[in-house]
Amino acid sequence: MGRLEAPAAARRNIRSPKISVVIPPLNEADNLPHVLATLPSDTYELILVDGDSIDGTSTVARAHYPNVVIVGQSGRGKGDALRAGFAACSGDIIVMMDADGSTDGAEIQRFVAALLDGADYAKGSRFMDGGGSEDITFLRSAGNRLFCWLVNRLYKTSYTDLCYGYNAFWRNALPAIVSDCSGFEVETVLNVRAAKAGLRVVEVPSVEHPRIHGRSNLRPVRDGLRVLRTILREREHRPLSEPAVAIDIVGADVEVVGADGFGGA
Ligand SMILES: Nc1nc2c(ncn2[C@@H]2O[C@H](COP(=O)(O)OP(=O)(O)OP(=O)(O)O)[C@@H](O)[C@H]2O)c(=O)[nH]1
Ligand SMILES: [Mg+2]
Repeated sequence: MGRLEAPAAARRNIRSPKISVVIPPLNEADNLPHVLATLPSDTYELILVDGDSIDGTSTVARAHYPNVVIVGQSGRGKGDALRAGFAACSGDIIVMMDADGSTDGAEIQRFVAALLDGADYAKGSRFMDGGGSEDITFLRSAGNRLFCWLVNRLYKTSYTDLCYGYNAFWRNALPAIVSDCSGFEVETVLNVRAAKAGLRVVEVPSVEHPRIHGRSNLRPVRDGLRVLRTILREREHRPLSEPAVAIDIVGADVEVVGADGFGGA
């Protein structure tokens, strides 16, 4: 019932989708050469949303990726940056990843494979078989687990990870999930809205590497509270369609949960 009107069949006819990669860097000039070198050679477009960096981030990006499209952001924060980046995409598939070296462009093919296999939204997970994190602290891991549990309870999902910046989706799913938030709660908004809109969400194992240079922009307590408020507030946000959740886990036991409580495809 009520799945987002997603022309999944039409999408499956796309054998070679155009892949847009969106990267939001804030003062990541030292990390970008490494990150950009990991992007697949068949990337259709790279959208970089420079958050008023003062370390030459855009110059470094142009030097290492001459075709890069650099866009600005009107506000502040990662959520604000991603919204601007998504709006600038013209490919069939949008991949979002970080600029600090944590996310490896070589994994993009896993996300694309899941989308070509029928998913609307391929969600990176560090906490399923094949995934991992060399970066997450005890506090952040505990918070992520707690918030993930809460989302699964409230939105009848089976997510194994919540606050992770590596995800991909068909561009025509964007209206259902696009967030209006500004900060690090952005992944929570995307993940919750994907479930509420009845998108077919598939988790994809991903390994998070340590940030290479520089310091994190995330403040665990401040941003944890923002994530919590987001989870609760999203209950009031009206989805584009009724929820009919289908969660598959790639590389693990398949689990499908319908919004009515019955299993189904
Ligand atoms: N454009 C833009 N990018 C941002 C902003 N805030 C964070 N980012 C980027 O968002 C990505 C994730 O931010 P990080 O600071 O690495 O946060 P994190 O991954 O939770 O923290 P670490 O694990 O310590 O790296 C990085 O690419 C940042 O540069 C912002 O305000 N604007
Ligand atoms: Mg990081």
